[in-house]
This record gives sequence, structure tokens and C-alpha cells, in this order.
Amino acid sequence: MTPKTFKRIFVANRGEIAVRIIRACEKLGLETVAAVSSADTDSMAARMATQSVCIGPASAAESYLRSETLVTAARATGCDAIHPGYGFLSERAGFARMCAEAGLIFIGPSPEAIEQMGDKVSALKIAKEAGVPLVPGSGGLTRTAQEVKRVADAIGFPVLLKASAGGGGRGMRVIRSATEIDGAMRTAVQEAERAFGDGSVYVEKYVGRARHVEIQVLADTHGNVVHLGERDCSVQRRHQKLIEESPSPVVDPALRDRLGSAAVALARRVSYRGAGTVEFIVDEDSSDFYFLEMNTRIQVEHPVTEMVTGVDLVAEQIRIAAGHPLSITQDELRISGHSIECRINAENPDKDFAPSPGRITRWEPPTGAGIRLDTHCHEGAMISPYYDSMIAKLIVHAPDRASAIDRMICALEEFRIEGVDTTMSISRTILNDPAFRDRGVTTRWLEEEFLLPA
Ligand code: MV4
Repeated sequence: MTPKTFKRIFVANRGEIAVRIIRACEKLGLETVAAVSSADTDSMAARMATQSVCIGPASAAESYLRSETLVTAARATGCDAIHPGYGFLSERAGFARMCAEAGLIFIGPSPEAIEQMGDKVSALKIAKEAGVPLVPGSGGLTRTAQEVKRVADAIGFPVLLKASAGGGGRGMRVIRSATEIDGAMRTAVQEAERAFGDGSVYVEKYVGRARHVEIQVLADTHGNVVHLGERDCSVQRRHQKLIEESPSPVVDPALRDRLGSAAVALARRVSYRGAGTVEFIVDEDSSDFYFLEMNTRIQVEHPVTEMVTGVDLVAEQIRIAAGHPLSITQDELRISGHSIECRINAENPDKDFAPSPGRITRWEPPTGAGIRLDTHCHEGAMISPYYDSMIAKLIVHAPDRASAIDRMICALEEFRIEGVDTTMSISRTILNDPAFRDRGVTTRWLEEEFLLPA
């Protein structure tokens, strides 16, 4: 297992994560090739990379999702490895396989691990075998309304119906009473079939007062697996995260140890390689935690973990893919201070978060100690309606949670963006809310208490 020497990395993504990957490559002394659609030929990633290559028209289906085109372009430009970023092809086992068959290193876990975790019922089974706690009632596929009824009789309502091929909250349905089972079952199966081509669903107890807490793991090819603490991502709207932070205001060192050990046990069970995230739900009242799913990619919110651990997760991904051992051990890892990330989307919160594409006519970002901005945007940049509306991630680091919140509020106030509407105003209002400031909020707070005040 002598480490390979990479020379050139192919960046199979766009936006801020493409820029983030290129920065990590620069730091490691690696050349980069940016894959760009015709809408992105003048992007920040295209300008920063050693070289860029147009892989198709603006539509993602005809560019960033074309696996053959990407693999061919990576080979043609002399790359050793492909970084998939997040979204697009990052969790497609078939793409990871295609890379390997073309003699390219896929910067991520094995196709088998992607498959085992991508199918949520399979992931639950493996988690159970690894001794990781599951939500009560959770287990195998549920084929009939009677089975749902049996589970609900055993654990009580409400229960939650989830699509096995789903994930990230897509296709979930709460069932509050027996009369709702038939209808929920029919629509859930139908929706899952249409969205994922797989109508398999499963049911579990709905944990209503809960935090979404996820553990970052890193695993190398030498048998080392570490966790880097948690991120609290409870502030979500329609399963889109708005604010993430590390550490979680509800996780103490003892709970962190237990969550971390569970995440490491699961990663070991699938011989995980690279960076991964194990999602848990933490019951607000009991502090009991349950496994939800594992994401086999680098996540949008990875910077808050980097800020409190000092570990460059993207650089670690690349080093691991080249066969190097992890640069840190569990004993060396320390959580220092508090970090918060606000996703800034070109959307209008007053118009039900409608996308607001267009040209950025003014761009004056905040600067100063403890402020980080991950973005591909600048004055004059065009925000295309073809892609997701995230234009930047503003990240702060401070000695404690209260000062991190204050630092973020100041940074948001300083940030001047004109030409497109943004979600900065709503982030500020959330950060100023006494409930958020006190000890954070549950997953239902934003949509049920904040956005719909009585
Ligand atoms: C849950 C849950 C409560 N109980 N499962 C959402 C993302 C996906 N990974 C799983 N998710 C959840 N699963 C059980 N059994 C709560 C969530 C959840 C959530 C639910 C409603 C509204 C916002 C949410 C935000 C994060 C997680």
C-alpha cells in the first residue's frame, strides 16, 4: 500500500465546492482540471484550475450528470483521480465503478459502501449489526398497510414512512392515526416509484422533538477510522439546511463519545474509505440517539467541522484516495471553540423562498478574524437558473457559541449583495431569536414556530 503520487485531479462539480476542491489541490501541489458546462466556462473554478474542459450544455442532465463524458474528459486531460464533490454523481456507485474501470481513482468510498449506505433499509440492517441504535420500530421493508398498523400498535403513533431509495428527507410521510395508514402507504409507494424507480418503504417511530446531529468520520486504507465530532443541522426548511454549527449545543463530551463510537463502528462495518457523515436524530427530552442514514460524500456543511478541528477534510479525502494514512489520530483530535455556517441562497424568503437568479451587481463580503467565506461568486457573476441557488457559505469561528452567533450577525450585516435576493435577512432573524440563542432548536422549530408564527 505505498501511496500513489497524484499529479492532476479532475473536478467533476461546479460552484463553491469546485473552488473548494481546487484550493485543496493547490495546497497539496496538485494540478486541476475543472469540468464546466457551457454556462460555467467563465466560472471562478474554470479560472482557478490549471485547465478547464467543457462537458456539455447548461442543463445538468447533459453536463455534470454525464458520467461517460466526465470519465472520458478526465482521461483525455491526463488526470489521475476524480473528485465528485457533493450532489451530482457523488453518491452514484455506478460512477465510482466506471472511474475504476477507466483507471481513474474515485475520491470517495468503494462502490460497495456507496450501495450499502445508499439503500436506506440496507443501511439500517448494517447499522443494527454494528450495534448502532435504530429508531424504535425501524427495521425491514414494509410491504402492506397491515404491517404499518402492527408497528404502530407496538410503538404508538405518530410513525414515519420513508422511502428506502430516498434519503435526505425526500419522500417522508408522517402518519398520526390508523385512519391515515392506507392513504399514506399508497401515496408514499407511488411517489417513491416515480422519484426513485423503487417503491420500497419502511416505517419507524416519528421522533417529533428532535435534533438533527451528524458525525463526521474519516477512514483511510490502513484501517484507521476517526470521528471529528458532530454538526447540529436542526435549522432546516423543507430538508434544506439553513444554518449548521459545531459543536451541537445539546451534545456534551460523553454523548459525543457515544455518537462518535457508533459512527466509527458503522464506518468499520462497511470498510469505509474517505470522508463520510453518519446522521442521527437526538431526542430532545431523553438525549437518546438513533441512526438515520449515512452520507458517503463530503457535505456542504463540512467547514464548521474544519473550523473546530483544524483538519482540512477535502485535503484528507485526496490524501486518503492516494493511499496515505490519516494525518491525525483520535487522541490528537480536539474540538476548539464554536463554528457556525449560514448558507446564503439567491432566493426571496418573502416569496416562499423563490429562486432569484440574475447578475450580482454588488458583492462586498465581510472580512476579519474568525470569518471564512466559501463561494464561487463575485461582482458581475451571473447566477444561473439551471443550478441550485446557493451562492455562498459564510462561516465563523469564535471561542464560544454566544460569540460565534454575535460574530455571524455582524458578518451578515456587513455583507452587501445586490442584483439578486438572498436568504441573509432570515438567517439574521433566526440568529437573533431567543430560542435559537438559548440552546438551539428542534427540527420542527423553523417551519412550525418560526416561519408560521401563530
Ligand atoms: C426522522 C425524524 C424523526 N423521526 N426520522 C430528515 C432527513 C432524513 N435524513 C431523515 N430525517 C428525519 N428523520 C424519525 N424516525 C426527523 C427527521 C428530520 C426532520 C423531519 C421533519 C422536519 C425537519 C427535519 C429535519 C431534520 C431531520
